Amino acid sequence: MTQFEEVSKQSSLHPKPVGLVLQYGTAGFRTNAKHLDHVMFRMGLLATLRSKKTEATIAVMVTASHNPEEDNGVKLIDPMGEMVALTWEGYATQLANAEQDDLLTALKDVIKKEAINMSQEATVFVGKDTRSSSASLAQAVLDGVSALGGHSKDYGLVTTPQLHYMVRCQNTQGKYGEATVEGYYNKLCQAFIQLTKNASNCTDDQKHLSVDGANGIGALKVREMESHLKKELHLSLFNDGSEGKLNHQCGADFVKVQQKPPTGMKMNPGERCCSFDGDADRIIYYFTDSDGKFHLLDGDKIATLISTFLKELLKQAHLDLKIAVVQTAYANGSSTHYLENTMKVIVRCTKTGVKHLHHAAQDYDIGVYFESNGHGTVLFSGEAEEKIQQLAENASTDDETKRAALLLQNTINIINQTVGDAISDMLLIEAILAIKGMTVQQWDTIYSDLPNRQLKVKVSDRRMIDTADAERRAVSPAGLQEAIDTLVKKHRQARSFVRPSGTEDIVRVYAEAETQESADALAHEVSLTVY
Ligand code: NG1
Ligand code: ZN
Repeated sequence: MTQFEEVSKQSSLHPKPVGLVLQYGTAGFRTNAKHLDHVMFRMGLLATLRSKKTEATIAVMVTASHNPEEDNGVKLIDPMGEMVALTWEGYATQLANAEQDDLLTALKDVIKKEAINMSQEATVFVGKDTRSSSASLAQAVLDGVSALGGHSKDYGLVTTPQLHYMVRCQNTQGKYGEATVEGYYNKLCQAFIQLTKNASNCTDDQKHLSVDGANGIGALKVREMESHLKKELHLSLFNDGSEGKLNHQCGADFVKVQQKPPTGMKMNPGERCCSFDGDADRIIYYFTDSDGKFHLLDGDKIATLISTFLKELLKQAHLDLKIAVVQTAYANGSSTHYLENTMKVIVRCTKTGVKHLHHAAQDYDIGVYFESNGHGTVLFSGEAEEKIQQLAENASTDDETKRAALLLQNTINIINQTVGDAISDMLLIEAILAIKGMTVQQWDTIYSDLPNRQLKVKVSDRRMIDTADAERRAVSPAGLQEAIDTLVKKHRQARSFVRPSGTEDIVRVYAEAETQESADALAHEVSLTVY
């Protein structure tokens, strides 16, 4: 049987519902799990082609991140662990939407356009989250890979960033680390122990953190990792999946959007807490104070903490490296103001979705990127890594410079540079707080967030809205932006924008203003303009 006959035969076991149209969105395909079997099979095919084209290992992750348990999704991971290239997102959409009889034509079209050598070997890594639908959907991906004669490795239950990490390790012949979950824990935890070993300002009390695992994969993985931390960090795990439902009233997205603690978590005043999302690529910190007031430390505050730490180390190491922070339109205005005017770092704003932030961060020696929702990481250029390494290894470096260089080196090792990673970010934040002897309250007071509100609006066709200027302005439908501008003028220190979500069938409205009442009112008023 020829390759294509095999694809045809296998694909009939993963039939596409006639007329169903899906789009490769902000983070891959995402919808109710019952519509995804054919998409998974076809992404197995596409990943195999991508592997042949790049002559490298590619990965496919089955997850719908922060979406409800009933949903699922899939995304492709490129050779260095980054999101798949944009043109291939287009192929993904074409392949997913081809009716059953047109699948081979769509497949051959990609092969032709990309001039793929079909005799080239292909390897695809596959991972999945804890959703009840994930096992059979991951099997559909594996079926797709084997139908095109590709090799696959099934990593089973892993966080999204763990799978990104595996791909990078594999394609750099182990230079980035060992392509196993155990290798991942070893690298990150060793770096954590190295970073904190001389943190004399850190008391035992401060070595404690409460973690909300969103009843998802992150909870499982924190448990697996714990012994590698050698008691240098004590983690109390809540929402570990034993009782609650995935992302339901818990997790990073819930805490960020609702601006309140997750259910199922025991919180004592002043205690440091964090929440992961459903596939553990986002992290949010928070605490309640002695008056019971809730304080949220989101991705913007995390970016500020990390970039301050890095900037101080660069100064101590006398290293002249260009550092920038990349944000999106959702970044709180106070954070942007603080970064630009007090810290005096370069700030860039990109469209929503880590692929955009990641790309922009690559323009600098050190690029710190975070979405406000806690999705982010730090990228170091090859040259920056080399300079740091030379300094750390040079025998004639003075003590203070050497200390800073070693801290920078271990910071590089603790970070998952492929994509935002809740576990890696958590370890880095905990290390920074320990080294600086900083409490979560002190971290919180670096700047005060402008009150803000996010709303979701259900519309008949969200694609009616088109945006420009990193999504800060609506260019269609006509008159929408003018209406928003008029509303914004009625409030002090106000800003608002709308954009269609790339992961849910809704339009998102964001507003910030001088007071919470004002931000709430503005968000509500703007939401009425998009109906
Ligand atoms: P959409 O649904 O396109 O807004 C959401 C998040 C993104 C990103 C993706 C992927 C917000 C406002 N949007 O995208 O930042 O994380 O999900 O998970 O939080
Ligand atoms: Zn996620």
